[in-house]
This record gives sequence, structure tokens and C-alpha cells, in this order.
Amino acid sequence: MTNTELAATFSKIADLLQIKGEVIYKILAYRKAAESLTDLGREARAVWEEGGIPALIEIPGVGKAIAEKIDELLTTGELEFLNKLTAEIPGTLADLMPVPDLGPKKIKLFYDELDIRTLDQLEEAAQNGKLRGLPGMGEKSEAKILAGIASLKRRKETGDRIPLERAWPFAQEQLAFLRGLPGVEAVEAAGSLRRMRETVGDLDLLVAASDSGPVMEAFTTQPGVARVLGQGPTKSSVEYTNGMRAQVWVYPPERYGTALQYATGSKDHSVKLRELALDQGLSLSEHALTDTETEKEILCTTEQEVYEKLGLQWVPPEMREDRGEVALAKTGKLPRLVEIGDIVSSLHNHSDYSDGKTTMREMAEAAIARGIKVLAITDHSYSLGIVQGVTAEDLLKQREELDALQKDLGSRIRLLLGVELEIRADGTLDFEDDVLATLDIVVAALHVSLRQPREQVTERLLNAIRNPHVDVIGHPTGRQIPDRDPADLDMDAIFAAAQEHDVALELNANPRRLDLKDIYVRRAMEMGIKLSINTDAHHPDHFDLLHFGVATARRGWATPEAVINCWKPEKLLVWLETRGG
Ligand code: DGT
Ligand code: CA
Repeated sequence: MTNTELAATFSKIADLLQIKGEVIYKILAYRKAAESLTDLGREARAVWEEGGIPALIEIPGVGKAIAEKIDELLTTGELEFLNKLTAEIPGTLADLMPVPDLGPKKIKLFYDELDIRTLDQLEEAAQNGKLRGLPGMGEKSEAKILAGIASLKRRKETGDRIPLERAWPFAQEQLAFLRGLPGVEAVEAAGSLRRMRETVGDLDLLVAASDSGPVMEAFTTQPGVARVLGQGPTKSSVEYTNGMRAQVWVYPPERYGTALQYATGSKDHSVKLRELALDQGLSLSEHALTDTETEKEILCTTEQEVYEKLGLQWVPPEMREDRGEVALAKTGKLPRLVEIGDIVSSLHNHSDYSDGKTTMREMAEAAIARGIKVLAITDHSYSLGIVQGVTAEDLLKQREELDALQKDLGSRIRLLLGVELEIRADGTLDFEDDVLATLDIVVAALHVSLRQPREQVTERLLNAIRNPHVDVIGHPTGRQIPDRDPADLDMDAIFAAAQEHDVALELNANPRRLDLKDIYVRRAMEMGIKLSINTDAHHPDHFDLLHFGVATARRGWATPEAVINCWKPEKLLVWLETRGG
């Protein structure tokens, strides 16, 4: 059982307990455990295999009761507790929980009175006017439930959470729209988008304006809004026709700092801040810091002031996930995170020698225009059937062309010839060592047979890591957001091998990949493993995706020292050379 499956089990338990009417703290414990398992940088199974129940209890959000349940699930694949629960109430009722405007009490009522167990049954009953006769229900609430089901279906089409790849550009449009409204003094994305999570539930848009009314009016009536979920003086929510949702928060400029801090979250990060504030006799809210004795308000125009008043370093939004950042900010010891301006090398790119859209020259010129100092061209090797990949012979020709291009471009950029080396289904590599030895850089990657059993797919990657010519492992887990799951890799083994052989792991900046993901970046940092942030550009425009990779790296607390793309070119070249490939 994977962490995702364990988390899904605990979420389901939480939903069912809530429908049953269980006390809230029990429900929250299951939810917290589900969240924590989802965010865990390693498989709970590995933790359990190493140290059993006591080791599981060390996982944040996992207490003794939950640890015992994980133990049972991992041992038997089943959970007696859940079996008993679903004997009392149907497990499918949990599927109704995400319907907007429908709570656990109503779900229970419909089940008790009308034996409604599934979403389809609920929709049919509402369409046929069967709900309106029940206590507390009427035509209006029935229509609301139908609208809720329609909205859920719309959201199912877009996926439950919106990939950053879609949310980010759309948010930029919305920010531009808000910025253009009269009376608006500042606009910023907040919420999970500002923290640059790989998916977002909804957009949070923060506006500084003295008069909120006209902003709210313009926001909720703009074209593209399918329905208004709520409208108030400080906060309004809408659902767009594209299925996304957004809330806009409008605060007067003098309260913008506290509002931005609040709306950015994460909730858990802010809870820590509020505890700290209380220790200092202050209460922190979205409106102000308030002295709890005198009730005097301290207004903060900027977010920096909020952190400063609490005696903290300003915490970069990407770190605000309650993963230890508040304690570090207190002692002034936050790491200096990698920034986009630190990156001088781009080490995984394609040209028309494989599936890239342009020539090496066009890629080089686009790279120069973006201030890149070292550009590696790493076309796919031949066995990847879907693209026309390079053979050993092609590489000779490519080298000649690249040499000529280098002469032409002179010191404006340093060009490297590499390859994105296919790790075949049987674990062998596309080129023999003598061919690899002629290349400046080798990025090895999996593209085929990602669904092999764990041992087999892990062994393929380990074999590549052990090859002395391989410098970087490209998009290590092979996942794609939202619909391609990562290969079932033993990440403990991958990290250990990367550390031992000093191979860099890629953080592929394409927002569809973001692979390694944040929690794995964090582990790589802890283990002293080098990271390589690359856009995997197949077109000059793709260089502009770099910021997604940098943000994900920052979510994993990556420092410029750990990212080989930030190194001085001389240092990078020496590292590549001494690695033998
Ligand atoms: P999402 O939309 O699910 O990707 O995640 P967020 O983090 O954007 O969360 P969302 O949209 O529910 O709420 C936006 C922000 O509002 C969140 O980051 C922090 C703040 N917030 C929401 N609920 C609470 C709360 O109960 N307590 C505190 N302190 N802040 C909250
Ligand atoms: Ca949000």
C-alpha cells in the first residue's frame, strides 16, 4: 500500500465518521493523518519495515491508534475498523461529501429516509423532486444540491485540484484584471498559488483598496464567471466557466500586510504564528495585530512588518507549510533559498536532432537572450521509439555542428553536447561506455515501462546511477500532473545511490512534471544530494518555465550551493569532467 492509498483510506474513514455523527476530534485526527501521509517524503511502508509501529508514531500527525491501523493495513491489506464501519453505513456515502452545499447531516438524512447511497441516486432523487419533502429541505435547497452536483462534475473534469500549469497563467490574467480596476492600489496572489503548490484548490487574490464595493462588483460580474458562491465586503468567491474557483479578498492598504499573511497561509503555518503572537500578548488576525490587554491595534501595511513585529525573519511563501520553518525564522536561521537569478546553466534541452522544435542555434540564441551561460543539448537517444532519437553516428555529426556553433558564438555561451539517455525496459542503456565517454554530460531517464513492479523499475534506475558516465537522472519518478502516477520506485534506495555515486537528481521544471517534487527535494537537501533544475526545453519558449522549477526547489528548501545549475561554469565543468562523462 502506498502513502496515497493509506491517506485515501483515512480520508474515507473521516468522511464516514462525520456522516455517522462522530465527535469532531476523532475525525480531525484521521484527516490530519491523511494529510501528513500525503506529504511524507518517504513511503510509510519503508518506515514501518524499518521500525514497526514505534517508527510510524514518529510521523507527524500519526498517533498510536493510527499507527496500529497503518500496521494492520500494511500487514493484511485490510482494516477491521473500516469493514465494521461500512457494515453500519455504506462506504459510497463518502463520495457525496465533496458536493458543495451538502453536509454530513443531510447525507445521513437522505440515506436514512430515501436509501440514497450514491451520487447518481442523489441526482435522480433531486431531479424528481424527492428531497423537498424531507425535514429542513425545500425546492430551493433541492436546486442547490443539483447545482452542487453539476459543479462537482465540472470540477471532476478539471481534476479535483487544479494543476499549477493551468492555475498560474489564469491567475496572472485575473491579477491583471484586478490591477486595472479603479481604486486598486496593490494586487497579489495569496493562498496555495503564492506558495506555489503543484496543484491548487482555488485561487486566492488579494487586493488593497479603500473602497471594496466596486472591486467586488467588478470581480463577480466579469465575463467568465459561471456563478457567484458568495459576496461580502472583504471576501467574495466565484466559480468560473472553466471550472476553477477563486476568492478575492479586499482590504484597506493599511491592513494589507496582515491580510496578505493570513490569505497566504498555509493554515498550519499561520496557526504557529498566532501562537507565537499570543506568547507576546498579541492576537494576530487578517485585520491587525492587537494588543490583548489594551486592545490597541497595530496595523501592518507590509507582510515584512508582521513577521518583524513577531520577532521573526520574513518567511518565503514557498516555505510556509509548517515543516519547521517557524522555529528557524525565530532563531534567524532560515536557509538562503535558490532564486531564479542564481541559475546560470541549463542542462537538459532538446533540438531538432530529436523531438525539439528548433535548431541548436535557435536554442542557443534563446538561451543567451535569457542570460544562460552554459547550455547543454541533450537529445533523446535512439531507442525511445516515439521520437526520432540520436544514434552514436548522429552524435558525431551533432558534435561537429555544435563545435562550429560554439566557434561562432564565442564566449557568449558555453555549449555542451549531451544526451537524454534512455534507460530501456530491461535496464540496459542505449549507449556503451565508450560512446558516453565522448559526451560532456549524460542525463539518464526512464520513459518506458514505468509500471513495472517496484523492484524491477528501481533496479533500472539504480543501474543508471551506478554508471560512472551518468551525471544527472532526468525527471526521476516519471510522474506527470495530474494523471500519470510516478513509477513505483524505492526512493530510499534511489537517494542512497545518488548520494553514494554523487549523481545529481533533476528537478524538471516543466509544470506538468515538477519531478522531483518538493518533499523529495527536501530529502535530497538533507542527504547532501545535488539537484539539477532544468526546463527540458523542446522549444525556446520553454526556457520561461524555469520559475516553476525554482519555486518547487524553494518548497524543498533548496539552496544555490546544492543546485549545480547555480555553480560558476568552471566549477560545473570540473565536476562534470571528473565524473568521467
Ligand atoms: P488550496 O486552495 O486548497 O490549494 O489551499 P489554500 O492554502 O489556498 O487554502 P484556502 O484556499 O482554503 O484558504 C486560503 C488561505 O486562507 C489559506 O492559505 C490560509 C487562510 N485560511 C483559510 N482557512 C483558515 C483558517 O481556518 N485559519 C487560518 N489561520 N487561516 C485560514
Ligand atoms: Ca486557495
